[in-house]
Amino acid sequence: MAGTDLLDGLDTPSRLQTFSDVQLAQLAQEVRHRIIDVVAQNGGHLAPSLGVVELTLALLATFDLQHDRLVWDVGHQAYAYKLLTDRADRFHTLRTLGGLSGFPRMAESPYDHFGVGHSSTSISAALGMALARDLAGLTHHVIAVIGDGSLTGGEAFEGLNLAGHMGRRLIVVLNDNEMSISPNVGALSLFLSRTLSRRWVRQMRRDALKFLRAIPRIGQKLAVYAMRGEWSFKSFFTPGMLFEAFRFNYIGPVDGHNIPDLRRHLAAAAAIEDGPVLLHVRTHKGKGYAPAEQNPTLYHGIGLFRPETGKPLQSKTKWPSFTKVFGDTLTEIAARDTRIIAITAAMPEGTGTNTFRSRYPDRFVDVGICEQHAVTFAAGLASQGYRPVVAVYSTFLQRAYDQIVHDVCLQNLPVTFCVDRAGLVGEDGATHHGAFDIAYLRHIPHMRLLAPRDEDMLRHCLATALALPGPCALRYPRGVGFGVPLSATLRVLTADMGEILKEGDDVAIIAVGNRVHPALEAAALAEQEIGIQALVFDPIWLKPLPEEQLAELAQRFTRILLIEEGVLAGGFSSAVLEFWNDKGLLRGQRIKRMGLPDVFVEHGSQLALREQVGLRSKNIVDALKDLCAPRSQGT
Ligand SMILES: Cc1ncc(C[n+]2csc(CCOP(=O)(O)OP(=O)(O)O)c2C)c(N)n1
Repeated sequence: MAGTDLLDGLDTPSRLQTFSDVQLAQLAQEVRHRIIDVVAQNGGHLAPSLGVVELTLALLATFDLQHDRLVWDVGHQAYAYKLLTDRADRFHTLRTLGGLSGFPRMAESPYDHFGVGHSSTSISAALGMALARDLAGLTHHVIAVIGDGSLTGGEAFEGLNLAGHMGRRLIVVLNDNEMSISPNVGALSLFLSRTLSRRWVRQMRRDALKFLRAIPRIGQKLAVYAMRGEWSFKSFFTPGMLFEAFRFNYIGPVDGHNIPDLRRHLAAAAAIEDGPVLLHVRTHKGKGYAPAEQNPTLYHGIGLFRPETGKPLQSKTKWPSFTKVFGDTLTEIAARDTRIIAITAAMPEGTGTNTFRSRYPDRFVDVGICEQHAVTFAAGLASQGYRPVVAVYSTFLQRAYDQIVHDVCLQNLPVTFCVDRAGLVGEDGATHHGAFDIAYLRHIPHMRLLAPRDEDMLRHCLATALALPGPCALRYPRGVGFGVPLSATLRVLTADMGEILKEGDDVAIIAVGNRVHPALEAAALAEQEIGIQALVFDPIWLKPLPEEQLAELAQRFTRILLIEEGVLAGGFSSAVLEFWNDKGLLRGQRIKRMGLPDVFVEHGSQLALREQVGLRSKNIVDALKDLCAPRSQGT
């Protein structure tokens, strides 16, 4: 176990500029150990953060980040940065309720210059900062750090394109570890790695560097000039070709774990005054921790584990996750329907489509971190008679809103959207909660929207969606199911019909998706505690609504409780109220709505967050008591 003398003694990040390379190497060890210890206890993005420890130190030793500006792409790799920028004392609170966020956030520290969580934004944001700097007549540096996975996202290319055109001073550091969460995909990824592996290119680079270094006492300017000549020449044979076509100066590839080399090349990049520069850094994901180096996909984002062995701590429940049930069911249905194509945007494991990939590799496509492209690509397939299934997290599907409207729904194409991580996701926090999908999907013509209440219903919802002639989305939450038995056979659900799961006469509870089981639990508790008889209705269909049944409920009950794990503004309960209003069914009933408030919910465990926003069964019991209490005078 390394000591933490240097880390504990670091009063301000700018002190790193005075550190020797040897001190920085020792500090790298200390930082790694602290990251491993804290992530073992709190879970988090381990392998990405371990891979950039030296890069982070070199950046802090080269730049003055009180003035210079740094944008991390995604930000899941910024743990070392957090530790080294005035947050070491709070680092143990990482990802916990009220603690440090797992991602850079402007509100958290003056060193977090831009908030992130979704990929491929860094170049655009940094370019905006560079223009702002120039307009203000300032001279500081602006740096974006982007991974090779995030570089597959279209927005990154939009940023490169404009940066090359504008020609402003900007440093883009490409952190190339050949990995996204899984191995990186696409022609660009092949291009980055294949050209590098050609032995003669490497030999030529070594010779050229040897030659340059042998020139005695040339001044810094001349050295940079000479190196740039070498870089330009080399760039014809290396990935530099690509970036030079975007009118970037290209430097690299550089060993991302060699601090002296990194410092030298960062300083060289900083000295370039005419236009943007791309510094290509090669790193190993999970560097310095054997389990993470051996399995960077597993340790990309990991739950609790034993730091000595890397062994994940088993979760106590034996129930399968919604994700797993989805992956298995899709694979099952695809056996009889060869038109099914599974599509993921760089998340085969996260979406459960890895099961499908093993069984039907020819019908599986990982498009890279490109949600927009995934959706239009699916629309193209659907237009030719295929049944594409886009499996994607709710938060990332936000990216593809126009593609859903314009390419899929407008043409009424049968694309199925399997929207995982709908609702509160927990520790990843505000950038990752699936809060908005009901609101952003329910108003699009032709779109149908299903919300399975548990893992068994998820199976039937998927079978139903795949039997429909047009677009359909199903939303389901992060985490394990409710432990209900899985039916052996799949059924196609009756269109626009929900299910009454419990009868009662005092109050109607209309609960959506993962709030149905807590509603049933609450109804049972309320009956035991105060004798309230609550009916529980699961609409299953959020769009179109089960209108006939909802109309009956509005007529039959004077007390109604609506519950969803999604934003209240424009969500399911809004839809129901609109429907009741338009049909003239609102006649002074007492109606209460439970859902996500109009704020960005922060990070913490799912349980703690549900407690915070009041979506647990005990909150439902309280709401029932409130609804059924005699009205006070004047209300
Ligand atoms: C728009 C969007 N889609 C998906 C993700 C999920 N995600 C987080 S990190 C990551 C891989 C990033 O790869 P890379 O940029 O190479 O960084 P590395 O983890 O390899 O350091 C993905 C797909 C995301 N954050 N944003």
